[in-house]
Amino acid sequence: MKHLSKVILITTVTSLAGMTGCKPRGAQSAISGDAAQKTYVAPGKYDEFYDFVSGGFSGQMAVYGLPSGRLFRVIPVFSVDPEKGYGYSEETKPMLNTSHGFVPWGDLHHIALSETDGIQDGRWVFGNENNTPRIARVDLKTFRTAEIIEIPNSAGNHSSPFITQNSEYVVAGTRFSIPMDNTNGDVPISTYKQNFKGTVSFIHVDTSGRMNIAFQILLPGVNFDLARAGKGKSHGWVFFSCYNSEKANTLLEVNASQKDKDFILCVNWKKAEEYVKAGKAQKRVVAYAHNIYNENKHQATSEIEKEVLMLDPKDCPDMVYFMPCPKSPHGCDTDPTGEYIVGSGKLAAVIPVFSFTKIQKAIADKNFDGDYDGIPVLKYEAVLHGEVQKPGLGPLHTEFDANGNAYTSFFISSEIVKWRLSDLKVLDRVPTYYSVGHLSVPGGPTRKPWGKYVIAYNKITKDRYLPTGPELAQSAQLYDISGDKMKLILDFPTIGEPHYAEAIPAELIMKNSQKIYKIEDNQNPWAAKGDKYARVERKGNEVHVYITAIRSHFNPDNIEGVKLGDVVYFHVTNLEQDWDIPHGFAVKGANNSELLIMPGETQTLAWRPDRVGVFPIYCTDFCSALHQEMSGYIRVSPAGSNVPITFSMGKTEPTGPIAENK
Ligand code: RUQ
Ligand code: CUA
Repeated sequence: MKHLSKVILITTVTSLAGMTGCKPRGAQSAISGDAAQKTYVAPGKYDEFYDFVSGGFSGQMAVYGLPSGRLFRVIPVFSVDPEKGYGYSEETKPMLNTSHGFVPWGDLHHIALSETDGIQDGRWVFGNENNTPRIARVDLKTFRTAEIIEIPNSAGNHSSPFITQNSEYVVAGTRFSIPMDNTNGDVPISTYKQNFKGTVSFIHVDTSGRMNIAFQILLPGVNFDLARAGKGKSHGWVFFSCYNSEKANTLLEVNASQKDKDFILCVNWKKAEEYVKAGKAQKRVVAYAHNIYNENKHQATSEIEKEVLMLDPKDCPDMVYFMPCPKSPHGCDTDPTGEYIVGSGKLAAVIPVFSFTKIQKAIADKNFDGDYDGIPVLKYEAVLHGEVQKPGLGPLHTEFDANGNAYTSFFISSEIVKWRLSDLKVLDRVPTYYSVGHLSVPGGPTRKPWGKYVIAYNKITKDRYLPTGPELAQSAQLYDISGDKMKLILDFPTIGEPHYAEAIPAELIMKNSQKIYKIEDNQNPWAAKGDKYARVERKGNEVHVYITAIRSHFNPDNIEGVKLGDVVYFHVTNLEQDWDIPHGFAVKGANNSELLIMPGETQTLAWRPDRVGVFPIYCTDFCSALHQEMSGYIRVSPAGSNVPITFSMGKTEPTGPIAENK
């Protein structure tokens, strides 16, 4: 029976696909005939890959399945998320603290999955924040943001958080050069050339995932754009593309596009580590937030750190080099062997491919073309493996498969071009709909690409979806790359503006996925780890309500004695120990969001009642047949009233402390 229905289904799908093939030539004709089977994941079946996609100006990260393109989860990272209470609960607010105070929004561009020996290992995923420079680490056991660190001496943290092959470091290059944080920043903007500097930062990641800023490197006032770590033979190096070597501070579209070549910065970070050890780094007084979510306390803390180590290339020979790269390079990608570095000049007519071996030789031979602000510039011809000729218009980013092929996105000519690393021959090209930015191959930036697909993350969708007013759907497109020719097999909408994404085999993550928080491990100081701890306490004008939640009631659910002017803290502990049974919590009129509390977790909502009355509370997540009954009331009396604090559950008359309720 099962088999039969499958056959019928496939037949239907095939004839449908066949019908599309008969349509007149146009956007649709690029879809391959067997697209539907290739992306079809039957109900109840799992996808083969998780795809972690940046949410761009949504500040979040989204998780899709591939090949289906189904959205599983939006992970709140740099923006508040009322759906999950992230940034609204007292426990999560510190995650969004910065040296500028609480920042409720961020702009997340790039994803970096942790690696061991250059292979994705499924422990963490990192994301950058472009506006108020930060890097976040998401724990892939829980799919929750575990840590956020702010980057000082930076503005527009764009070339970030690219990762080294054993997750030793995630990097951060400043997009905007600025007067350094420890200087008097109050200078005329027209003194850009004298007063503005750039930095790149190396953020160390320890074995538990903990980040700390190991060192920064002081650099000329250019704009750093993207980066990739070396791997294999080039392990120990990181390459950062930069534009605006003109050092323009106005009308960059013209003034930063003057020179024929800008640069890729080559950083020997092992050398930099030696200089730090040898005491060559200067301590700079700065202020940046470091926020950590403690999984046992279910609570984040935010600390302001005060110091950073700065290396100046003047004192550190052989640490950094500039490599000329045609016309405002954007992407700067290293191939799986670590031998080739691909620079993508947004305005360039060719794609230059550099050779790590030749870079080493040019350095040894001092084959320089002078210097830029004291940093040696390697001779273009000496480090070049070759140029891909006539690839397309507006190359942006390149990813790789395991067979020596590269895939480059072209924004202006709106296509993906496949070419071969060894002889730089163009092998295939397919249109994207439209204006592709990043693209990604599962495992594409690592030593071990999993291949199978290339996904285009497009900037414009125009006519691809049903219109939704002035703003149309954001979109990704999935191409099958298992054959010689790339084949478009699926469009799927995404949240925010997708920038970069990384996909990883599902089996590397799903086996570690956490199901619950153990109630006995709950160290939240506000936890009520059983009904006997449910209570209400007044401390001055603070009222602390320790509530337990279990299907299908809150304890207590009748609360009195709150007065106008009080701040009420609802500390809600979800006593469930079953997978997928969160409870929600909301109170009428709160200038806040709901709480969504996972099994075994405690979360706190602060509420400042603004009027006298009785206010319902209820569970927001449909948790059982009697979910609608999971509710209660809290009474607010006038400021001077003498209504005593009382609380109860299951009683018609409010009384004192409640006995254990079983
Ligand atoms: S960017 S579209 Cu923000 Cu990574 Cu290249
Ligand atoms: Cu708990 Cu609905």
